[in-house]
Amino acid sequence: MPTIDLRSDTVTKPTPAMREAMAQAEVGDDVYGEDPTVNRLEAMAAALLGKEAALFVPTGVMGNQLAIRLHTRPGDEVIVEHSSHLIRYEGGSASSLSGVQLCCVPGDRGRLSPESVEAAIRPRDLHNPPTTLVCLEQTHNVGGGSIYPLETIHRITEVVRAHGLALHLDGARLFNAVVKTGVSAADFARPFDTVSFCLSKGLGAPVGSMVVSDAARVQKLRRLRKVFGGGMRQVGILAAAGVYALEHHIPRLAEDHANAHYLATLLQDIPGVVVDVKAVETNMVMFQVPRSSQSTEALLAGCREAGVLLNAVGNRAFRVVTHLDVTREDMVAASLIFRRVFSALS
Ligand code: TLP
Repeated sequence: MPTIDLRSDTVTKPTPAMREAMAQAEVGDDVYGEDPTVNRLEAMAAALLGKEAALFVPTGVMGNQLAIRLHTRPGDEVIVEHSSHLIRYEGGSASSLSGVQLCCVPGDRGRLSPESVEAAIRPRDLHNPPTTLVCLEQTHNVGGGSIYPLETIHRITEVVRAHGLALHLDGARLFNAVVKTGVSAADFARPFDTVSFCLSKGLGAPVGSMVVSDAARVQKLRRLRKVFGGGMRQVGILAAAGVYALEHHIPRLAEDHANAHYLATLLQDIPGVVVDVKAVETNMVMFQVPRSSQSTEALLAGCREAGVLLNAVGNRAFRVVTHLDVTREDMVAASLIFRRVFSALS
């Protein structure tokens, strides 16, 4: 029986049609701005998000880190939610690459309130690090794929503007929020100075993220990308996968959301599993097995041996992520394995 891989939506393989588009891609040296497929992808991304320009970067981490470097100087402070990807999963890069300090503010399943952002802004005083940037995450990964409502974003933006700060969105899964809410990517992106989003998650490309902004900032980001070692050459082969993903894979994210919700309802019926079905907004399900006598590692190993891969996000706390390489039938098969492993070991 093939393994059902629910560790992340990063694990997808390019579809045959995407591979064909990659094989046929026209290429050129992108450091000279001469790769027609990259140029097309950047124009598409900018148009979709209603911004002037976009930059193709290898990873979501690089997109975020270029934005942080752009908006800050060493010694500045950046306000982030305390379980954000920037804090938990970027290897401390904001401090090592940009010399900034991160101010971690607790949120509600990853979402900050305007009041908490305002309270975290340092008064201008020679003792204090200058607060210069606020970063939000859409959808929120550790928040379980939770969506920032547009209204909350607007209220945070008012605070940010009143204090003359910059605003960046780690929109790794922005299109999951777009498909779920019906709010356009441009409406979500409008308040932000810079937005990064990933092609390599639910959109199914093997590699790549975009950073979008106004033309002047993208020019600076392009130089910084070279500084960070991200200037790529005949990279149209990869950009073609991104073009294909933007043209064909956005609406189908709704299937991933339906599968995640369905899996959560199946998990809910397993004795010993604690899951909040109402909290499943997009393509992630967070759940716990708190009473198990087995360690987190033993539970993961039990699932792996039975044919399901998933990730832990804490002590006996797990995340499963749906994506274009898993089906509704896989949800049923995974839930049967979860029932066997979690019930047997509890
Ligand atoms: N997230 C990955 C892991 O790094 C945890 C995952 O499996 O979910 N922002 C957010 C919100 C992300 O979830 C990720 C990747 C990134 C940025 C970084 O993207 P990459 O992996 O392309 O650098």
